[in-house]
Amino acid sequence: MFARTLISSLPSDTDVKGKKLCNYQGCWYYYNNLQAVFDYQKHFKPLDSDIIVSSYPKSGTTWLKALTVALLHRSKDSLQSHPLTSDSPHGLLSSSPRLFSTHMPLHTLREPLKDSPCKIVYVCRNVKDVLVSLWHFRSKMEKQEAERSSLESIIESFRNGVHTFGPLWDNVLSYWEGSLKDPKHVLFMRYEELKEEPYAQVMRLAEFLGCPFSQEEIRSGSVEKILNLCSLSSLSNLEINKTGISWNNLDHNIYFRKGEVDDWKNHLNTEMVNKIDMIIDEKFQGSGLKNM
Ligand code: PAP
Repeated sequence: MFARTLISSLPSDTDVKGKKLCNYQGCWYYYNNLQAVFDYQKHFKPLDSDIIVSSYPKSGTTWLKALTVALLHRSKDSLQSHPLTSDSPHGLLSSSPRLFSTHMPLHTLREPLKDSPCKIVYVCRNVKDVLVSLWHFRSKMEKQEAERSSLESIIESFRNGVHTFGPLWDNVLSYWEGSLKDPKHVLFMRYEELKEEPYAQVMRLAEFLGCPFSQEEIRSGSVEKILNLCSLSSLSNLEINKTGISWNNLDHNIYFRKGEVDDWKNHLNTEMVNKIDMIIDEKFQGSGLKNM
């Protein structure tokens, strides 16, 4: 009841399809997500060992979840018994240590975590690649061809900031600034850096999570094994990801497409690029974040 009263008092708007979004603590949510945010803020009791993986959608969530699971379960050497073979990375979210995942911005996530030493890892990706990835994802979800008009709508929602878990720039900047202020508890990763130097980035992630690789593990190729297991081709070829269906009725394989840097160059025209870049320049200016 309290939640319903609160929701009705919040600023609201609609997405391109006319679905209602509400703004809570500066971020836009669909009704069911908002309910979950309230529940989280009211009831979540963190454990010191909790790990929270966070992202704006289509920024590398699946990859980061898989890498985190693989790092935490790296003693399970045999692929037959590895947790990644039994569920999509999205389903593997609570064991010991507890692993959670979210798209909400840091200030909203942080409320129940006061003084908790739990670790938050955020992955960020080039905005234009995020928008193109989202376009393909939505089209697949709606079982439609990826049409130009829907790409244009996605770009428009990005520009006006009214989209689920947006504005995108606020989402990214909340974690970027949080990682600068509190690097022990907030790690800011970039999809492009994971692609360019996966070995170094996975070492960095392991270090941050408090499970660095031993010399023996390094010598025996443990880092490479994790990278191979979590590569797009390996994950997307696992039976569970080829044929599985998630709790929200999505085919697991919808989360795997090309996984390339700068794929936007194949889809966006100059006018689209200029429109997006204008907002990026304005919103990220002075933040220290480059190549957004
Ligand atoms: P989500 O936020 O809905 O979970 P998310 O995993 O962040 O989605 O994004 C999906 C993107 O990550 C896809 O990018 P693309 O559309 O540009 O291809 C997907 O291909 C890519 N992706 C998924 N798994 C991996 C992986 N193991 N390595 C690299 N990229 C991956």
